[in-house]
Amino acid sequence: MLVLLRQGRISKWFSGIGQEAIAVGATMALQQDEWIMPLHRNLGVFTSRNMPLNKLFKQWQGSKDGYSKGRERSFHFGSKEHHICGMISHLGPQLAIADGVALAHKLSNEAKISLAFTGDGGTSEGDFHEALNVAAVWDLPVIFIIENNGYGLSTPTSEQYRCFSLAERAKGYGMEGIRIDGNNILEVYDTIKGIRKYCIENQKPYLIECMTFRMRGHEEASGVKYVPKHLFDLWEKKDPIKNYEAYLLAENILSENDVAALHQEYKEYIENELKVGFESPAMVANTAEEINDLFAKKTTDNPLQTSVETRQPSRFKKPLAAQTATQAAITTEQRFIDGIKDGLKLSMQQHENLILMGQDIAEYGGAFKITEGFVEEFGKARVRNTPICESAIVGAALGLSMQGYKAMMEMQFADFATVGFNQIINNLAKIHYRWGQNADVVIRMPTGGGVGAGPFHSQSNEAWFVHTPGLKVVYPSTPADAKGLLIAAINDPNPVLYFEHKALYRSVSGPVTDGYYETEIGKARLVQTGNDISIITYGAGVHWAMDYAKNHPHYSIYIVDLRTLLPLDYDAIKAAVAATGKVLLLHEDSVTGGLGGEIAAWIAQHCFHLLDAPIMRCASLDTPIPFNLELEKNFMAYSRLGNMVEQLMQY
Ligand SMILES: Cc1ncc(C[n+]2csc(CCOP(=O)(O)OP(=O)(O)O)c2C)c(N)n1
Repeated sequence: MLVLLRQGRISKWFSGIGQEAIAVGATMALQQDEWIMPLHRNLGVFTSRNMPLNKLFKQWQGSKDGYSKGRERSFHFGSKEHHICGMISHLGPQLAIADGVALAHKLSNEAKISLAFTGDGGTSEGDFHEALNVAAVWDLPVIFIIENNGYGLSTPTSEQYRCFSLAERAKGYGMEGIRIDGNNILEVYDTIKGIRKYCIENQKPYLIECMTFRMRGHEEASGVKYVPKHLFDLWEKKDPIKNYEAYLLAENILSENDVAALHQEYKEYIENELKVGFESPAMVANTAEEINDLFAKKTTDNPLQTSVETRQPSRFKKPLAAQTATQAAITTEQRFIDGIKDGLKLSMQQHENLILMGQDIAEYGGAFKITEGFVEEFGKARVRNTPICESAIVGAALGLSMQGYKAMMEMQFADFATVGFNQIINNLAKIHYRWGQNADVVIRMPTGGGVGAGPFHSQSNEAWFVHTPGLKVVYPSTPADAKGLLIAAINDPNPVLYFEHKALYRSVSGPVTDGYYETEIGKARLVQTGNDISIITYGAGVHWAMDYAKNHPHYSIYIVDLRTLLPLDYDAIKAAVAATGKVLLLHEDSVTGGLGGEIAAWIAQHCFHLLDAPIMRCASLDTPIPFNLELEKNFMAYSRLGNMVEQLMQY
């Protein structure tokens, strides 16, 4: 690897030289189908799972026939076949994914564990705390391994933490912990094998701190000037490979000749694999393929997912279309909140592998009472109260999906997505594109203002997510769509953010079709036709536009409810422009960087010939959303709606 790096034949590599015993020992102690969440120094995980070296070399060159079609660098890739979960650069988020996998094992009564790695530096991240806390509170069979190699890049452990040993932290989480010699492969292997058994039998997590040393720079270019030389001398004597070789010789398990033969055998093997590894054709970018691989297809070929679904009793396997046909005729008047509740409940009945997670969602029924009564019907295993650990719960949702489960997480308020942001943006959104693992996760986002709840319980943050390829974003405005879009989101094998406006929960009612049906993701709804101007909007904006139109019958207003914000329904947008030639984009989100700007740009580029007036935006002020009701009213887009319509009418 060092030679290849110097030749510029691999772009980046983080050496595990000196630490090999940990990755290899840990992998050997597990069963082949137990998920491992490795990090950047864990080449030994990949080789111990017998991944073909030539394909690994292709991966490191960014070749199309590597493990990520050239989309990922160094060790940031996974393989479903090998039960290896590809890391993201951010280190800590891997830990909570292991929680989710362990939860899946627990729910399925499988005698299996998951295992996640972290460095000593990574233990300072909030994700470390959240993952360990959730694993402890939920009694999950998961092993957390710290490779304590003395440094996080150039930062020594004395500047990283104050406790004597990181293993001591286990006590604070209410789990067992142990510190071992990470340079002795037999100690690593035996310890982990024993702990694996403990985790399965006792259904508990375990923290293992492996003491080791990084014999090279963080990566080659950064050097090792900051490391005192005597440490290299000391740890050179503890080299795990040399010492194991010496041990095998001393025990007469291998002879000098055997060692020489093994070296030769591996040298030839590596060189042959290298040759194949360099035979990849030059990369030719194919835009269609790039876009196509962003999302998993609905009829997923994920064998794990299929195997879990086949466990469902036949009463849950009733085909969707048949249900819709037989029940389409019956409609009931429901509030917005009832539509959500109904959609969720029917989805729980439809998918036995759907797990709900969120703060206070069990007996208490959730902050807005959407899951009231769910524990009684579906049990606490599937309706799970969570600690206040948003990041870990999003990560756990991903882990569940790796084992073929579906997960719905309720953010108590959309505002709190900020503390789960990294997992959503970097893990959920990118994982399918990066290495083909889908994230079958829905995050419900109670959003919006108008209720005097101040800057941290009222934000409109949908634009943050609309900007992230790999996510789908839906935002219903009617009870019927609230139900149908939630069902569709849960059926979709990809990550969907489901925005539900709190002010609509109990203020909006409408007819809702009984039974199980989907509202198609990506399709806007024509609310009403009109000839004077077109308002393109979503969420609460739909009701503002409808109210305005009702109160101003002398204006003929065409209204479109986008319903899905990512992907946008451009046909519906174009039809709205064509209908009147005058477009007002209306949303509760602040104006700068809001969705209106994106749609305006698209219209300008694609529908210029249809326009009779400048595209107008009516949105909220570019300030945080204030608490005082008068201030909030002034902040909100609707306070300027009349004015904007008048201006547009005058063109
Ligand atoms: C959230 C985040 N912050 C900073 C970095 C940059 N970074 C990459 S590896 C690293 C050091 C990690 O140290 P440690 O966890 O001890 O693992 P080691 O590299 O020693 O194996 C840093 C700071 C990062 N990748 N992610």
